Amino acid sequence: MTNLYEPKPEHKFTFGLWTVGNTGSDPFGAAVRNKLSPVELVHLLAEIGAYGVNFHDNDLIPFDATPTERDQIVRDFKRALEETGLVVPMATTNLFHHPVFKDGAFTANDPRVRKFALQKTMRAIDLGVELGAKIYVFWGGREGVESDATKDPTAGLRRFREALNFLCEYVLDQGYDLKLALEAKPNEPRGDIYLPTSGALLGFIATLDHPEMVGLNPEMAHEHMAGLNFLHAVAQAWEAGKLFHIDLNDQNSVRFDQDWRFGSQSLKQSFFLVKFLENVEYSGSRHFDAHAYRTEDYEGVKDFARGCMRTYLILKEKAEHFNQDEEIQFLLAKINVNDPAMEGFEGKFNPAKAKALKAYPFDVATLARRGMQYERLDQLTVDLLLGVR
Ligand code: GLT
Ligand code: MN
Ligand code: MN
Repeated sequence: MTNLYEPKPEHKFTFGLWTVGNTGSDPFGAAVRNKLSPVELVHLLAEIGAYGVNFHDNDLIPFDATPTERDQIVRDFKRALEETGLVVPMATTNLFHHPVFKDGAFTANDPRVRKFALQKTMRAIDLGVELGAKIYVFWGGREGVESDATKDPTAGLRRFREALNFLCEYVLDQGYDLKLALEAKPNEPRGDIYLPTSGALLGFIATLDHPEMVGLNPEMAHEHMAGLNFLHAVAQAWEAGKLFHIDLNDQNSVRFDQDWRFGSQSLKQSFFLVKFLENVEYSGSRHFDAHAYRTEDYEGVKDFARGCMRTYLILKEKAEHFNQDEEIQFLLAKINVNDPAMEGFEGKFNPAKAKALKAYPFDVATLARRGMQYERLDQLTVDLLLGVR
């Protein structure tokens, strides 16, 4: 491996404790790797060159830990962070694993479950902030239904809104420097999850009391599960000033949530995504929400994590090539050619402009015949990605 693809802190590569700590259990089989402690995982991440580590409350503190146990775990974890220089940019709440959340957390039909979810989240926010988190993720894995006989979908939305409004006020009241990032997923573990795509979440955020505090954490595999174009979701979030965080991984088409190594499957989509993030100078974490194949031991887990970062950096280099490639840039300039006659019609409406545009004699036949050379441009991109350019 050349040095060029060596991860550095400025790349802001982060992993969750649950990602490199994934033991490989799935609905059909038991764990294949022994469980490592949070401290061991921090050292593993430091060894492979990650910048940061993120966690759910219960990745760090077991659900039934006593306050004394909690304090000891936090002390040990802080020491591991100091020893390694790793930071905690993001934290989140586990609102999906415990049986109490079988019908959802903030959207559960039982008000006691909804309030317990709020209590758990406030405590988890305190923990995240104590360890340095500036972004707090909400992935509502259980916020949904198997049957619409069971829940009024507008009640689901109202309850989720009420919870987020409450938590924004909590953050403000505590004086925390923390932003909230919502993560969409269309299904799994629920039959249908509310607000299933990043686009749906963007519409929802506008209805909150503090929309300025709430943005998105789009995940590549989740958008692909819905058969959507992840780059377009990310671009819309970015354009709206809402790309607070990002979950990078990969997926074999519209299957279950595979959470594979970044770039392992959809190289071309991953390339356009990295090119976008680098071109717009996205400055947040590049978080890999993925895990190693079930076939791997911990050496394989390190191969997995190194691979995520290496592929990102290779694609970043390819993006620079794309931006500098004369033939590609020439084609792009030609495609986007402007006609001075159109300039007067650009921008906002005014009655005179509308009148002139209605009367303008377009040469529709010539426009329709124009070849766009997209085949050539795409093949140049493929050549570049395959390393023959
Ligand atoms: C869970 C899920 C992820 C979320 C994590 C944050 S937990 O692993 O599959 O997509 O980002 O809650
Ligand atoms: Mn996922
Ligand atoms: Mn995720």
